[in-house]
Amino acid sequence: MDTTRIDLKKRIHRELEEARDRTRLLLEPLSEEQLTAQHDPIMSPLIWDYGHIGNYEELWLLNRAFGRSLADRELYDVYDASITPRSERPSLNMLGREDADRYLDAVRRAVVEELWRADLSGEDPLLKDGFVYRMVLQHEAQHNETMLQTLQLMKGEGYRPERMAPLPSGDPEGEEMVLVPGGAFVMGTDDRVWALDNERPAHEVDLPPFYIDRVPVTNRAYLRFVEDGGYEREELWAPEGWEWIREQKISAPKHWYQKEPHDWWTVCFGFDQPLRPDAPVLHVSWYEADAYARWAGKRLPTEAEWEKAASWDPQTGTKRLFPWGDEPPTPERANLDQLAFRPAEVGAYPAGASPCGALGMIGDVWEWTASEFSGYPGFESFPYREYSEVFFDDGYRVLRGGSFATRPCAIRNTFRNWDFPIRRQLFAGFRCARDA
Ligand code: AVJ
Ligand code: FE
Repeated sequence: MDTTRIDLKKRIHRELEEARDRTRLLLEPLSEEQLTAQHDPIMSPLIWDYGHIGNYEELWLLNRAFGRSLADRELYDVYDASITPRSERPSLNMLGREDADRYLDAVRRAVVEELWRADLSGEDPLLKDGFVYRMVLQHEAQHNETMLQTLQLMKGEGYRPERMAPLPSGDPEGEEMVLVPGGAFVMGTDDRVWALDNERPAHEVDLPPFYIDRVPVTNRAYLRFVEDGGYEREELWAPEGWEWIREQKISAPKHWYQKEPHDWWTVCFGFDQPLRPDAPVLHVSWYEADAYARWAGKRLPTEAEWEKAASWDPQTGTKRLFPWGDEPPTPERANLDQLAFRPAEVGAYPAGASPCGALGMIGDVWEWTASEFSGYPGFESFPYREYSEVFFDDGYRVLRGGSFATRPCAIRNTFRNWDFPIRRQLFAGFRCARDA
């Protein structure tokens, strides 16, 4: 076996162990009750996410890759996301905390055994260059973010993390727009190591010139929209959005409330905090982002515009993996990796600027785009339709860029997330665009 493959296997082993350490760190402070309760009908009980992480690892890194199984059919069904919708998961016969600990450990032992024997240099596209290991790694990271969404919805005494990371302060100057010159760029990727199926294939897209906000829309800016009667003006809203905010009596982002008129507070993982004017707005739906953009005389960027602004270097005619280049994220470049537990103020990461000068495109808050989630021309689902394809052309909107709650291995310029336009549990904000 050639030595680079041994290094790759050691690296994969380290990455898998580190992912598990994080999952357990997040769950550590929680009581039995907090683990098993359903905190919101659109979320699973946290203990389901935990068992599902282990079962997904078994499914892909033992069963599909090597034909091995530890669990029985019944357990596979309990943790199959496509069998039971989130709202019904509390009734499932899930493993309790200690049984789940043991199950995840047993799966991991067998996975590592197989890893040392695996052929990562052959033609099997699942194993080639470690693709399926990175898919499973990103799956655990994605569920970590889902778990944080659940923790943000948890009622009661609030979530006290085991560890927290500090944030740099922002530079609220520079809320103007930056120009992205017209012309063709390469959207998506042909990468088969880290990229997931919906990011492929790479294809050329020609765009007219446009302007995009240098930084995400701040709480200060969004508050002007709220206090200008933005939620009472039908003409600003998409018709279904207007109907929905009337029905649900929505008049501000989720987790916002007023102590006195004009004295706005937010609830952050169960703790009350004054609204931070220079931080990006968080917990808005696509409909709210769309209405704000109309109020501001702008619009949401399309997915292609977002990706071009984040990745395309017109000087060299090349595409960057991250806004700042191809080097991995660091705490100087972006607010990722969960432990800050909140977005930084805008402008806090000058070292993370994209070629056009946009800031904060990776990290802090997911950014809604105008686009519906669909397959790129020539899309082929791999390795399973239920990751992306079953969600195409069904009214989901695309979000880009990841949030403070996203782990670095699960974000890059080409990464695509999606949700319904009414959803507000995501760590999502937005920035606006307009035609040049
Ligand atoms: C890509 C975040 C929309 O959570 O529904 C997790 C990721 N897929 N398990 C989701 C996912 C299977 C997915 N998102
Ligand atoms: Fe999953």
